Amino acid sequence: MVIRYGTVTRSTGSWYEVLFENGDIWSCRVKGKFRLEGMRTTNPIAVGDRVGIEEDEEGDENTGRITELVARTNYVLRQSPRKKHEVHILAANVDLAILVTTIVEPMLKQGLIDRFLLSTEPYDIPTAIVFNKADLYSEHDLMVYAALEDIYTSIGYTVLLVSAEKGHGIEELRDMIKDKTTLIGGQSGVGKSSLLNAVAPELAARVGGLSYRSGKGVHTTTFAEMHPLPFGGSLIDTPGIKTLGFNFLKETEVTDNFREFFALSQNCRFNNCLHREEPGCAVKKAVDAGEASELRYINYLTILQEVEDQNYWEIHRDV
Ligand SMILES: Nc1nc2c(ncn2[C@@H]2O[C@H](COP(=O)(O)OP(=O)(O)O)[C@@H](O)[C@H]2O)c(=O)[nH]1
Ligand SMILES: [Mg+2]
Ligand SMILES: [Zn+2]
Repeated sequence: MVIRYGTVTRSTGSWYEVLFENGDIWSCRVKGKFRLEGMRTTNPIAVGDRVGIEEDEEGDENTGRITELVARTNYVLRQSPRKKHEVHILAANVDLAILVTTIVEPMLKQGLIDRFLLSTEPYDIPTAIVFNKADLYSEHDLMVYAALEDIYTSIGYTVLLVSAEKGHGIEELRDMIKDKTTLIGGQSGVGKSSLLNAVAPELAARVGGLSYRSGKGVHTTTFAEMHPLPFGGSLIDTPGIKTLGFNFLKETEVTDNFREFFALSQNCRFNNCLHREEPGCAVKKAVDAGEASELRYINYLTILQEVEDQNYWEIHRDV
């Protein structure tokens, strides 16, 4: 019998850390089967999940069993890095997703922004792109930033230019995440930890660049972890992104989740148009006329091809 409900803040494979409203934290195991319709997942329960807990059979203090999963409002999936045909539920019940990136140090990885957006768009999770290290941008870098800002704000995403080093834009960032459950991701080295520390210095010990365990070196995040924010809301810190693959999407899901192309597709001649070389394609026409982003279109075609090349049925079979 479920005795209380809480939120999963951390998981390390077989154990789940569950936070209750009164601040209690329990270590819990999963009892029973939780499945994502038609997919093979590496984890049944994810950070951000609301779960019902039963007491441990042994009656140990602060441990319990997860026996109920409250219906998710949304979730973000990642292709499992180890098991090619499985997906990992990165986080659930997210109000906002933020991609932290930069133009320099490390150099902006072409395609990464659109891949991140493709991972949050299926559930319409509001998503922001935060460009950090503004203090390092040359005049040319600032022009690149302005072009990207234009592309993404024009299709409804929030774009912010900040510097963790100089404290620029930190107030805006704080306002953006206050009282929300925010998933934050990015390549390693973009300054994610520095930004978290600038926004909430109280979190420094937990998510700081310096490991609090060894006192030296970088504390690398290998699992998503939820941290309550001192000013309201919580942050879900996620492992550094190397690449984002989409073995869990069908072609049409790629097509439907490039939002501006989806809007334009109402005017394509064929209703199953994939916007390649089909005659009467409204997306191709808009790109050619400079009314839709060519950069987005190129990234779209690349991802579409990837998805087509992988064996979709490998993971979408009933298991
Ligand atoms: N110049 C500059 N350096 C920054 C800024 N933010 C972070 N860094 C540096 O970038 C490096 C990586 O930062 P870190 O926060 O560990 O990145 P993470 O891997 O994304 O968590 C560190 O050497 C930081 O000092 C910034 O706004 N400006
Ligand atoms: Mg970090
Ligand atoms: Zn089309």
